[in-house]
Amino acid sequence: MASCFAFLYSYSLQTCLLLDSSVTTNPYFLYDRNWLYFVKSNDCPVSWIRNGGSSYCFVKKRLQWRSSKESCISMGTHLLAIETEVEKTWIQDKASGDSWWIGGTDSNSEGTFYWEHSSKTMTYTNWYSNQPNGDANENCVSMEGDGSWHDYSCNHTFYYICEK
Ligand SMILES: [Ca+2]
Ligand SMILES: [Ca+2]
Repeated sequence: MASCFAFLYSYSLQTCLLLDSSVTTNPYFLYDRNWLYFVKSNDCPVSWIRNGGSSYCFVKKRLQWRSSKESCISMGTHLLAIETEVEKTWIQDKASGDSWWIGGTDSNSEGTFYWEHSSKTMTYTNWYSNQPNGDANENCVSMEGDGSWHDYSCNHTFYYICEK
């Protein structure tokens, strides 16, 4: 059983799904006539939204920052890096009032925030007033519903946004 693999083909989507016997994360279930399949998802659970040369996946599942980062990596992507005002404005509009993890952190050097996937120090920022304020207790960056950024404990759980 452990080495069983199968594919499911969807005529309507014209796409293949790899079926995997080891279901560990985010399983969802498909019923196709006589078969119940466990499908291990390694792609955006909703749909990618394209904008300005990037694609974005808004994942409405609350995870800690590190798990969010690893989830994005498992999709071959990275936690969102917001690098321009234009990108911020577009994301803010799509974020619809919720709070989300983005890929900023200062865990390597307290007080110097950088984008995790590229290790580049942030140039554009959109901190809420008095943020960042958490010193060594808050090393991960969230985007609030109004688009502003806060440093938070990385162990807090938020929705998250992947970018590719
Ligand atoms: Ca910090
Ligand atoms: Ca803070």
